[in-house]
Amino acid sequence: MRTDTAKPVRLKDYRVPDYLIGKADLDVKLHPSATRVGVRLAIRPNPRGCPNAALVLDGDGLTAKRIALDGQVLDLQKTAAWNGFITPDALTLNAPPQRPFILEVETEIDPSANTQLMGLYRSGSAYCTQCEAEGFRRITYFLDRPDVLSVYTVRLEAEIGEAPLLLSNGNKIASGKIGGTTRHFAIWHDPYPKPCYLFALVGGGLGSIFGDFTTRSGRKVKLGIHVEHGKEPQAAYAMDALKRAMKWDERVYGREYDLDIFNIVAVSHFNMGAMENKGLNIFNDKYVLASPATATDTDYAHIEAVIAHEYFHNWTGNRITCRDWFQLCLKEGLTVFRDHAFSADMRSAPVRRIGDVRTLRAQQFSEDAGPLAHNVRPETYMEINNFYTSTVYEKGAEIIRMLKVLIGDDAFYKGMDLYFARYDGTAATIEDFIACFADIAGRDLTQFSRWYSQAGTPLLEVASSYDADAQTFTLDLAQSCKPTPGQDKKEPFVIPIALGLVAPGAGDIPLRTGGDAGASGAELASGIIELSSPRRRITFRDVPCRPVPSLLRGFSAPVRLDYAASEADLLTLIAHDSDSFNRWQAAQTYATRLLQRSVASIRAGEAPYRDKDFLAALGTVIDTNADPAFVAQVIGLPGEADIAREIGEDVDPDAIHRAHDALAEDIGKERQETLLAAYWRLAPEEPYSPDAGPAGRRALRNAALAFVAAGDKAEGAALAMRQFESTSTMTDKFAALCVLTRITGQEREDALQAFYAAYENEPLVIDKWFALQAAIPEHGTLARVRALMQHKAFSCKNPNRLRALAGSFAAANPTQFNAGDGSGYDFIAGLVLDLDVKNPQVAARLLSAFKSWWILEPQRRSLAGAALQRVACAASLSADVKDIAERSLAH
Ligand code: 0A1
Ligand code: ZN
Repeated sequence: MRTDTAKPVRLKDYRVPDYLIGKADLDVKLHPSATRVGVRLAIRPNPRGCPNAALVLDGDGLTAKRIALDGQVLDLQKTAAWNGFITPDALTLNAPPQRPFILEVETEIDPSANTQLMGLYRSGSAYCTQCEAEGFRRITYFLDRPDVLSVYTVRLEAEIGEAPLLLSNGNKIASGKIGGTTRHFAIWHDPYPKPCYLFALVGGGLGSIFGDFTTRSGRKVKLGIHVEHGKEPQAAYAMDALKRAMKWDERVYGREYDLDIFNIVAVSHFNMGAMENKGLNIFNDKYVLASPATATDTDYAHIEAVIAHEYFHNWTGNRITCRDWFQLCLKEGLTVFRDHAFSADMRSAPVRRIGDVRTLRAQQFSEDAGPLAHNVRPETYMEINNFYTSTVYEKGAEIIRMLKVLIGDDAFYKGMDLYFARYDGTAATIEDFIACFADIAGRDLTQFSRWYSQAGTPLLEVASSYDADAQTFTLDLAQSCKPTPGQDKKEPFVIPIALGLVAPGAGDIPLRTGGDAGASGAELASGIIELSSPRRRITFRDVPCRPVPSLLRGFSAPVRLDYAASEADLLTLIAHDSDSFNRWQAAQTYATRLLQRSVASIRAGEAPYRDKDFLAALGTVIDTNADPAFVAQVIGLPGEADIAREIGEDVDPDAIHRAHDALAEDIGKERQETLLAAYWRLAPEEPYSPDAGPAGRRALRNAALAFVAAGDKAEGAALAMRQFESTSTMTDKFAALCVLTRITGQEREDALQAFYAAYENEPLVIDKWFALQAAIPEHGTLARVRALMQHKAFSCKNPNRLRALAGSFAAANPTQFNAGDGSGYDFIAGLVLDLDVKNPQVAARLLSAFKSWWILEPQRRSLAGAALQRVACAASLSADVKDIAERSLAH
């Protein structure tokens, strides 16, 4: 484990590599505890680098067994004789040849002892690798940086019985038995130069399904998905999603796949979601495996999105990679943007947009408002693993979306074509990327690029006034952004504001301006107003009646909006806005306002606030013929964490929880008839289909069930129990179990037992079982979680399981994680310390659950701070955990 001696890495210190590695030939003999890795590197001085520089190859915990330079074996005991140095973490040649040369290195590694799940490790009995960001150096010494691109040829050898399947990047060029032994080999060649973080190998006994895809230029591609034996049928949906993603990238971006084979391997032990290794994606199996009986509709949607995400990286990440890790958003933001667009095309675009914005606000806005806030393109880091954040990914995607809105679709796709043409086969920067769009659109994007270099969520304040005599409507727009760590003052952003003026009952009023407070013709035509200065006033003319402004349609910019719409205005928008996103937004704004008022009442010792108009509006929405998936979103209340973020200071999670419960109860009571009618109207259709239509019906039906139960426990429990017992579809079964777990009593325990017994052999379902219990908002939950850690199905070594139990407790149970006595904080802090020794990456992620600790009321804040201190002060922390603990405390 690399510990705390690390120094910060800074963008401004970037220098081109002094040496390049043109070819890397690997020879890997797999063994559970003593895998031999031989590499033969064709190295040459970089003409753009510093002549005569030392060559320092990165390592991480390596043991070299043999080194040879141009065929000459070097004595490992006498490093001075060849003017070099070897440690587990570096192999240095102080005076390497100043011409092309060959360096051969053999190392021995122990995949079974690799609990960090970085480098070569074992998941069950399979061998697999994870090299992003800096895992390749745990396999062999190398220039482990993304701007060193090499052509790889990989020979794998293993016992046939232990690893009948041998995979690596690229195309398979040879394979066979090794005569007179029980061993076999396979040789893989990847013709596309790539950085070592995209290297992968897999060995094991896996079950496979195969498919075919013919690219539009006629290349026949063999597709393989490899999963645990017996789970092959559960990979069918992933295969289907892969083919759709391949077709979509051809149709929308003109990008074809470029090898003869594309493999996906699903493993049960994985630190993140999935990895885009060239031609050999490795996945957390939760993003591959699905059947109607084991996966929910949400699981299916995630599989579709993650399969597409990793596939899309083939062009945005692999063919064009990042110059350095500061440019991570170059591949991640862009690829998330692409996978969002794909999912929107596959499903209902407005519903997807609402889902994406919910995620953005829940994760990225809270990160951006707290001590872990950072630029989408950071300028310094202690540990790169900690920068795989929602800021880099989700806000990174929002920036691309704004760019497209600002320059228009045509210029956007032309800019993308230019980017592919200019940078194919290279390692690029954000400046390179942005310049393509500036060139195509003929527009200076310098100010726009501040989205990459300034952290924090801008606040957009809007005020309006209507002059009935003059028939004018004036909007005053102002932007500001609070300081974030290391950035006290912010310069104005370029904020695209998609705008409409809604005339109650009569649709949108045409946008017309004139005079000083005008808008450009392009702005009026597109309905996109650009705010690039601190303030701007726009007066619209020919406005016959006071309109309701519909601001930030489609959530055109990742900002917080402060506009004092009246409740009547919000009701108008819920009913009449032509932009579905803003219909949903108006309902959210209304609910948020209500909940905030309720929290204040509860804290003042009064009853929760109630509002009949809102309940009536929700009832009307449920009764409409609108898409059920959309209706489910409109009636879905903002989460407790959303309310906490809106309140922003002196937060009392118990009061928020009570307010939330009270509103749900009110809706359930007041609208019981409508909800029950919807529940029965939307009865399930057979056979099950994961498509958006039927999934939306289930979403609304189950939302109705939850409200009914919130309003009337007995009625809800009876309905839920009937659904739980009669359905074999996981979406409906799990939704019913969620409802049952919120009602204390023996029925709940029996249902949980029955669920466990039915799915004992389905690990991904058992993860849900753990997660659900960890999220019960009751005093006894911490004890339950502690007891579940002793359960025979629990293991800290499996990141999915750990996230299911401890991760859900910390992230999805605000009242118990933030228990007033500090017990939740102590529990997570203790667990982080235990886990840090085994898997620092997962430990650090768990610790980031404290990211909003500073908004809590004083007592909880001091308890959370003390728990963070305890972590920060512990002896021999990993760089990962130390970094998160210290940044969290620095606020
Ligand atoms: N590039 C991957 C994310 C990823 C990053 C680090 C990992 O290390 C454990 C794994 C995956 C993606 O964006 O999908
Ligand atoms: Zn990615």
